[in-house]
Amino acid sequence: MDIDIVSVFPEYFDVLDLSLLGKAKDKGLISVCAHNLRDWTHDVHQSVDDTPVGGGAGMVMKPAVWAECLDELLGLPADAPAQETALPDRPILIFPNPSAPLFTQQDATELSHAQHLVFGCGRYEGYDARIPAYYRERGVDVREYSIGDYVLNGGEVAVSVMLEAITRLLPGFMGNPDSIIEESYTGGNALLEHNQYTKPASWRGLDVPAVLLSGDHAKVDRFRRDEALEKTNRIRPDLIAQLDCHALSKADRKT
Ligand code: 6GU
Repeated sequence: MDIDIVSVFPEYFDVLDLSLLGKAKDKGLISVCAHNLRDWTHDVHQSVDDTPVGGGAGMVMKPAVWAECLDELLGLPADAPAQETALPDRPILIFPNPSAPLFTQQDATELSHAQHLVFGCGRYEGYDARIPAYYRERGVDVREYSIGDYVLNGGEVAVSVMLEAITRLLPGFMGNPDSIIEESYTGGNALLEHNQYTKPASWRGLDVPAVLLSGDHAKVDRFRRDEALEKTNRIRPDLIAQLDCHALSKADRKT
């Protein structure tokens, strides 16, 4: 998977080399390149933003600079006509945006199958809405995502979050792929995960639930499923409401 990231703070992504993502780079699973948007400016001040049309506080990122950069990274000719351009590797263009739909595990799974991802990090009050519109009109798969209901100063942290969620799903990335199947938000199950315990069975007066020591796998499975259901119902009732009608068995419904 080839990953391009555009930002006015590309150094922010130097830390990717330190994390598990660095391992994926070393294994040749991904190739990441962080670019400085200012490299595509032509003025001495290397300005990337301007005041909002219609008034208001803050600055908005200008479309022309972004387009020069994105045309190059996407392999799109400058001023391409508004029709689908046959792009060789079907890149997906992703803009973090606090006013967009939430990024979910399902999005991470879908994006983990892409060959080429291009992330555009906005700063200031955001970016000109014609940037995503322009590339959509030319057949690019453009996505805008928020990572949660809170405000960050820019898209860099959000892109780091999305990248970690996506790249850990790449085949060969995780040491033990089973741990991906069991975790929360996966497999159309979308329940929070049951609690985990390790040895010792008794620690500072707190005991591991006895059923986990019973060796009865059916009972253990039932206990964990009930715990996941109870926990989800208490902490994230919205996830229970979203489950499809086949997700809950008769035994589940008793819980
Ligand atoms: Cl994607 N960007 C910014 N700036 N703030 C956010 C966000 C994204 N998601 C949640 N808050």
